[in-house]
Amino acid sequence: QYPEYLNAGVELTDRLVEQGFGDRIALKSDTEAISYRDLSALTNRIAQVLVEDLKVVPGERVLIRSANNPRMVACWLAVMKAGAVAVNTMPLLRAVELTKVVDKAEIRVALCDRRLEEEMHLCAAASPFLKKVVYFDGTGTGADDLERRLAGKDPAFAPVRTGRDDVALLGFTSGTTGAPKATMHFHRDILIIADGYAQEVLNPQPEDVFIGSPPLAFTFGLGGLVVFPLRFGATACLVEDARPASLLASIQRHQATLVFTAPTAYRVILATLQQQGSTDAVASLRAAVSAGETLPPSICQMWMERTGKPILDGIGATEMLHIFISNRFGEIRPGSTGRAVPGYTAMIVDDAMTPLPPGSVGKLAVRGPTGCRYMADDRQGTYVRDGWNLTGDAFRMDEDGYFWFAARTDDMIVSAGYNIAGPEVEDALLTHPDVAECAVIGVEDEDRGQIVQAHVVLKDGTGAGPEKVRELQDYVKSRIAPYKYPRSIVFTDALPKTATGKIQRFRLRDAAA
Ligand code: 3SK
Repeated sequence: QYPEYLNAGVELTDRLVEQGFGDRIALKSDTEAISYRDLSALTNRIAQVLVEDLKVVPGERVLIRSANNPRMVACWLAVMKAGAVAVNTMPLLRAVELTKVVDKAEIRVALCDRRLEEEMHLCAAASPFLKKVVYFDGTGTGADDLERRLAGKDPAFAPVRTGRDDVALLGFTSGTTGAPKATMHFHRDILIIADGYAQEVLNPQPEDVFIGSPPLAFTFGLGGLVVFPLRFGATACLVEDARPASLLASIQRHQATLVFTAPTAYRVILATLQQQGSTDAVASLRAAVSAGETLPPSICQMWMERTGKPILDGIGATEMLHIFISNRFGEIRPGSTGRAVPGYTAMIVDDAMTPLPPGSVGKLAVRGPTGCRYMADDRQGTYVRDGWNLTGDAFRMDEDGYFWFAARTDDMIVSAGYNIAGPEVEDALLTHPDVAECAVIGVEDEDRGQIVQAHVVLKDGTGAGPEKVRELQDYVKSRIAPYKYPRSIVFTDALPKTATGKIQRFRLRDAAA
């Protein structure tokens, strides 16, 4: 379906100008609005900075570090136009996490929001790979400034002739051990998620305004907030403060028509609407999309009853790039994640990969036009078996092909849509001088699906109490991305262990259930 040579950066910018969308707004935020014509020129100029000034070559990985804003999107598109591979990272990442990404992808050049300079410097000092960081803040005043470099660049650029199967994006996922895994996605994959899931399920129109909270480093956000609107000549509205109450205000201010966020945020938005005594703030929406964790049936029903708008729960994975099972308009079953997206096949299997009949709980196996390709990682063979992607989720399928989530099959903690690897939190806690041992698990939580719970043995066995809880929480927030901090800390004298001394986290999980 796609030509041999294809550049997703071109398809999401220049192609829209060719198709007559040049004057329409491609990107907007509270402070700016950029037409498709201007976006095409801006991305061409950034691509020249990459190729001419920074000597970026095709296939080279370029880091992008920013909150969700139009500049970040322009950088992402420009990296693809330059034939390079974008590595989008969350602004919340601390230097230690950032350095793991930089080193794994052997990144030499980074484009970074000036406000995130501090951790970037620490990362540059720690990594043998990172050599050049160019900052953007829109003012053009600081050192190594993107704006200043853009000044002399031509709005025209001959994009690098990438193949449809050339890698365009490295999506990072923490993995259950905390050792980051890089998933490779091709130029064609980026278009497939728009022409598949978005076209078939959401049917985007040029009048649509897409908005939401997931960071663009998370492929749920990149697809829903950037790829889908730009593929269809619609508007991508980028908001930096995407806490639920702000998101709600932004929906109204920007008259958004499609919102993407996680169940936790929908719960808070519903409570806020209740307090406001009106649903005016969501009147512009035609639909809501929920992913990142299963949408509880109560929230699904409450959303539809109170707002009168559909909410589509779906499941995706960084490995699969985007959503592969989803509910559809007019066919929503609250509590179910829906049916396989056109182009994908999903089934439930046992440990031997034998398909199980409807009603049985087993491992979710998926295949389709996108799939897992880890970069240099021996976990590839665990994720993909016999051509099927095993996502790490247990589901059951009913007679009508609807999938119903049962549990995670791995140790991943999914909290408010964020994937959190317990061992990474343990590592952070273990560097605290008072912590002798710890074990981190996910426990059920009504608001967030799961929360991170740390079981901690203190070195001298004393000092446990609310102050120590706060101290350890603040400590973790200072070491790794703050959303990973343990919301619950249990002090204990000893952790359950096997005869060989291995911590038995399952026993902590069973006790918490
Ligand atoms: O977590 C999800 O369900 C998801 C959805 C879309 C893209 C990526 C992910 C991880």
